[in-house]
Amino acid sequence: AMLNFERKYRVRGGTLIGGDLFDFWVGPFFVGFFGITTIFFAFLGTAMIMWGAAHNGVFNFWQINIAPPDIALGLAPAPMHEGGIWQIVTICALGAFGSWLMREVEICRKLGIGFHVPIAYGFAVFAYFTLNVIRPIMMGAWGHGFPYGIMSHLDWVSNTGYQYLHFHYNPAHMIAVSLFFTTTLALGLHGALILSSTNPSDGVVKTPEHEDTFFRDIIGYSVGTLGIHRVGLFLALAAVFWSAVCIIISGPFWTKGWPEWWTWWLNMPIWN
Ligand code: UQ2
Repeated sequence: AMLNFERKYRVRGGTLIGGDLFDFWVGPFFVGFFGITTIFFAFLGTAMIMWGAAHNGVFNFWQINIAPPDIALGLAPAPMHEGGIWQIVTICALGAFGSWLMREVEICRKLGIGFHVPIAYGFAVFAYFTLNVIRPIMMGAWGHGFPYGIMSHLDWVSNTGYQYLHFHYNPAHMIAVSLFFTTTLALGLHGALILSSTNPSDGVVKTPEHEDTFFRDIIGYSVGTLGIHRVGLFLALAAVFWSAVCIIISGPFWTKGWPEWWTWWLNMPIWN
């Protein structure tokens, strides 16, 4: 099934690397040089995880755990079954994420649209990079990265939180959580408003004027049909950005419990 305009846009060009060599589609999917490298890194990384799981004798999907090297090994390359697989999987992950990002850029160039999608995706990649590359390097050991496993990465998050006594006292964590909740509020408002006007009970589709009028009636302000998407994108990207901030300051810049950080407030001279 090809949309009418696709015949016009599915033409060569816009690639950043490889020229015309990989400039083709497989079914609905654009391939490109970065499509090939995405598949290469994703396949190799997944195979390494399966090899590591088999070596550990774990064949239950939920219990797979590919752990980073011991903290004592610092930033050195680790023996294969003592964190080496984790290091290779991390390289594969970054190779796959980076390739996927560049494939998005090539598709944007072909379509002549803005780069909003790859930039937004870049924030997610940046968050992963912060957790498993920047922070471990700043703390001097790959052992500070999170393990690859369904349950084990959740345990890591829990343990890392308790290491700082009560992570909800981390001010950047507070901002990030608030932004995540506000993102769901904005998307909830938006989705509800769109459905209410495009699928109303009387079956007669309403105009954007009705959408503006609803919010002007109820809160005296409408951010607009383009505006709500700008607000939503900003909130989502800010949530991811402050998540990266909240973990990068935990360890490299603050090693005590987060509740203690608030002594700056209790120690303010105005209380005397
Ligand atoms: C709006 C509008 C939309 C919307 C929504 C609003 C017609 C279809 C949801 C209302 C949103 C506002 C007032 C901003 C909310 C901000 C935060 C931080 C939650 O006005 O224009 O277009 O979908």
